[in-house]
Amino acid sequence: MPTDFSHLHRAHVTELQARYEPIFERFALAFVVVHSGYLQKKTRYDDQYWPLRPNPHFQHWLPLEEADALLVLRPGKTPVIWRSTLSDYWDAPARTAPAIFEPFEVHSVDGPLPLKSICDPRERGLFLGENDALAVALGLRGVETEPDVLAAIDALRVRKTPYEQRCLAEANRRACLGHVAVREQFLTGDFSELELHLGYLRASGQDDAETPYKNIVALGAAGATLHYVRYDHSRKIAGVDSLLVDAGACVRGYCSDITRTYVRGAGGLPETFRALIDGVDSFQQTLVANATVGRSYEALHDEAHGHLACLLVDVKLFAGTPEQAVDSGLTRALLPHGLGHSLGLQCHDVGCASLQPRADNSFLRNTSTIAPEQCFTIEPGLYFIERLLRGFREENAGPRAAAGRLVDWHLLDALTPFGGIRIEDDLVVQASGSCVNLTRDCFF
Ligand SMILES: [Mn+2]
Repeated sequence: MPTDFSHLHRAHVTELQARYEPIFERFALAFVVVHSGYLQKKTRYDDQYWPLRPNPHFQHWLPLEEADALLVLRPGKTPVIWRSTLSDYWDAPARTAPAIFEPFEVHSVDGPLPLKSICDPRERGLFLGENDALAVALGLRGVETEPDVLAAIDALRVRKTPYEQRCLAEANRRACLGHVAVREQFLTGDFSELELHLGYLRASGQDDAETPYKNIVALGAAGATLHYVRYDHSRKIAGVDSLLVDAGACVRGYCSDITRTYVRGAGGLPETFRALIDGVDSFQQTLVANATVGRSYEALHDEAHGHLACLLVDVKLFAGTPEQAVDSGLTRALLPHGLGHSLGLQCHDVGCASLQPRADNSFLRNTSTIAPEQCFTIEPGLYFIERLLRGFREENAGPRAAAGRLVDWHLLDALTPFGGIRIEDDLVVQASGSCVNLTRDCFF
């Protein structure tokens, strides 16, 4: 598919200018200076730096991965970029396509930036970035000192423009190349977690530091560790085995975030685990279909627990009613994370979690009402985590004990070495209100 980003990018910048105008007016701001990011030391005891993580508020305007550039936004004016082109012989400059600068007035300076000419601190302006020393040098306060301004700027990132939707779709396409390659490796080879991780990077064309988050590549029981990134170098895929892969890709700063779970081998247990994978996959697609404009995302999260409860009854892990599995908290012990989150320049993007979730949904990162141009994930799961199940197994009285007596612990213990299941797709709601599944569109 051709990637005509520059036309879309120009329209995107025009749209952002229009979205910033009411903020300038509401908060009586003359300007905002957005910092591109800076290199941060790994520790104070050596001279190693982390790879640059650009400021997402800067990347919202242009995909420039360069430290210490400044973007000056003013009402009614073309946005201005200040870059220092002073290079040294230690580092190479960022690779950039010239087209990304077209919508801006660019000042390239062969030396340190002339901070005194960039803004006048007697006007009311704010600094949007992490380098506090630079804010002081510019004579500006950080936007964090005015939380209402920051919340208003965060809110501009909820509705994705056609340019952003294009980047998110491309990030899905790239990630799917990796996922398909890892699925093939898992089903046919005898690789370690590290080899699967490297296979994903190779097929999706990324270095480890370029991925939106550290890949989760978990064989067997490790799938129950929700953020497992401690790849085993020696343990190889065994005859009967399971794999959970949660991995994405970045395009112009925009992330994809995709999870798949697979099982290998024949016989009773792998067949039961396969039925669970198929069950989660099936109700995940039902949830995707039910993610409609006007629906509360938290209601969709609650719906996921109802589906999971029915699956537990279907596979005979639970002999009570689905309602009992939900009301006793059993489904929340088996699915202890939120159904998903807003997605964009951050894997857990800003702007959709301004309301607190209910206490029993404490980990839910999206509490918005589904609306056109939002992008979010749908990622139900099922995990065998002993410390969360212990109460159901060991208590003598109360709703957990009552539900625990209806759990087939023999079957649950036998399935525990398979770890867990998560199926995650990225969705974008189009301006028309119809929902597009960016992930399934390019999985093959
Ligand atoms: Mn996710």
